[in-house]
Amino acid sequence: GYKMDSSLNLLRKKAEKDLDNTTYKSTIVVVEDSDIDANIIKEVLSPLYVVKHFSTAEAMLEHLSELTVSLFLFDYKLPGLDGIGLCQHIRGLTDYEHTPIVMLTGEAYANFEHKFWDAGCNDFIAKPYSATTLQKRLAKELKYNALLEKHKEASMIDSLTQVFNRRYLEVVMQQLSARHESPEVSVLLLDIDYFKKYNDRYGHLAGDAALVVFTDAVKEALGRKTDFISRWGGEEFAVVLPHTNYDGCVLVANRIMQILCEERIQHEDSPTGYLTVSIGGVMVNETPKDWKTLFLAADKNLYEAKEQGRNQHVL
Ligand code: GH3
Ligand code: MG
Ligand code: MG
Ligand code: MG
Ligand code: MG
Repeated sequence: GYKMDSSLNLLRKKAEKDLDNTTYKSTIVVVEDSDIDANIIKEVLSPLYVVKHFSTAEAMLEHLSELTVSLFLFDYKLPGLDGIGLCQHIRGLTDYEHTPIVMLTGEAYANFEHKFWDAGCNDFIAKPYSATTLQKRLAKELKYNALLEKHKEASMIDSLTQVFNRRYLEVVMQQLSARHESPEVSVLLLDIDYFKKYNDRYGHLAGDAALVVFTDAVKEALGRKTDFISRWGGEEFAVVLPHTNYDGCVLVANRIMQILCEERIQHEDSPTGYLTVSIGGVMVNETPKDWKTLFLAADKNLYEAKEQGRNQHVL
């Protein structure tokens, strides 16, 4: 019979994640050398956020790898590296490119403020400030950043199957061909067999659900962290296997067909009675500069697999 387990599972996981987000408290990392000022900040922010306080930039940087930071709040005058230097340093770290940084200072000269902005901070608060303004400014930064993160994720993910979309695939392929760090790479193009007939018989919604079950099966077949699947378009998917030689490529293609076969997704208008896939693949010793040639070659093999009767791979 028809299996809905994995698509339901997927929806449940997503719901759990959404629930997590509502109860999740953001972490504010404060670097402030004055204990009096630090205590005021803690009093104002602790009811709303998890506050981690450090007295020097150096102490904070030493612990940065252990922290999950939602926002940085830096005093300007600090012993050692000052707030501006710290801000510049954080902006240079890829993990914190977009993390909001708010600067605090008691020395806001009109012709000096530009240095704070130029260092890459998101906002700037001069002392003395009110508790409300501190809370609201941070809340605003956190809100915009959460929105940015959400859109960033949405721009990479296919909304139906929750696998990477083609835009993301293009970014990764460009990186792979620019870095030359992957000595071997395999790509597979997957095209579901007789999928138009599937829609015609079972309806478009069932077709959508089948695509979710299908992508879950493919994900199960991928063994390595660096392997990934993306939606190429419609009922076609691209699988990229970095650091994978020909034998590995054959292994994964077989496993995809095997797991899909075990799913037993009923398709009465297919010769086998079940949903099957055709796969065209190529392996190269180095990702070419023009990575699209890889997919052209894979597409040729896919065409062969279809011509030879479907439900098979040509690699
Ligand atoms: P072949 O074995 O030659 O690949 O036959 P096919 O019917 O799978 O290929 P064809 O390219 O003729 O049709 C692809 C079908 O996939 C047509 C389209 O309606 C369906 N499809 C593409 N994207 C989606 C989707 O997001 N949801 C659903 N339900 N169907 C989709
Ligand atoms: Mg200070
Ligand atoms: Mg197709
Ligand atoms: Mg087709
Ligand atoms: Mg097809």
